[in-house]
Amino acid sequence: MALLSFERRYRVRGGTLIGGDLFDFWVGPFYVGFFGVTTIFFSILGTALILWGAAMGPTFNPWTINIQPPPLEYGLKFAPLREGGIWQLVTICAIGAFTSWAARQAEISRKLGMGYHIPIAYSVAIFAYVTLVVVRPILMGAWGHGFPYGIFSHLDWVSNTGYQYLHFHYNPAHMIAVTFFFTTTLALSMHGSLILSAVNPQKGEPVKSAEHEDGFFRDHIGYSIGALGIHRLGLFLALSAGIWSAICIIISGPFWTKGWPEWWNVWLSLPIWN
Ligand code: UQ1
Repeated sequence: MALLSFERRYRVRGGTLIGGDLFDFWVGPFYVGFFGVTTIFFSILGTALILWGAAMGPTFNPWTINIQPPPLEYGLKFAPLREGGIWQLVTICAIGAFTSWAARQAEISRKLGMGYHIPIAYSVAIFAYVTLVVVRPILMGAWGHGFPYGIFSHLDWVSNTGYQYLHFHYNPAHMIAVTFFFTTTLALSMHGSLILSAVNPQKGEPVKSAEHEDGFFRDHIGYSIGALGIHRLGLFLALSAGIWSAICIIISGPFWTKGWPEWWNVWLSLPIWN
């Protein structure tokens, strides 16, 4: 079925979470909805605030524009616009835009009679961002612990935060998160290559199907997780990467202030050595 004729069949009223029929319409290929409007609102306002902040700063070089959070002295108060207040407003706009986008995904899922897997997956990415700029700064008592909005500046923040704990690679949650990120790329590359190999047979051969895909992995490693299973595995791996990233940064500061290499000395104090 052609995409547009399929869409026409499913372009039905209802499924909205808020606003009833008010924004229940499409503009070209795009569903609008209440949350489409709020996404546009927060995105435009947030981008304008970044440009305004950039105009106050020393450069319009896209690599070095830097919107900084307030100095630590402001604690959890609102700061003047030029001293981190813009960062605070941009953060509100970002969270407004991201959560609006998730809610729009949920409304479209409802219209199509689908599960909520997509907004749930996207919410884990939002959760990882919110832990960095809201939850951890609140636990540490100052918005100044959030990361700055800039390409180079946020890289510097990551590097400085890492060195503050001597060696972030010794953070056990960091180890688990990195392992999930790499395993996600392994699973997606295995899946992508398996599907492409099945639909690109040798000249003159018919396109191959699920039996061949299962057959490859059964012959190769004695096990196939299956067509549905690989997608469940992929979702689990990717969400775990985001969740362990959030745990990794939340424990650094609020729950552990020494160098991460030292954390492993817990090994020496196990009662089995007595
Ligand atoms: C797999 O077993 C499978 O089932 C047929 C797929 O579905 C199309 C896959 O994409 C992959 C990658 C596998 C192999 C994965 C494991 C964990 C054995």
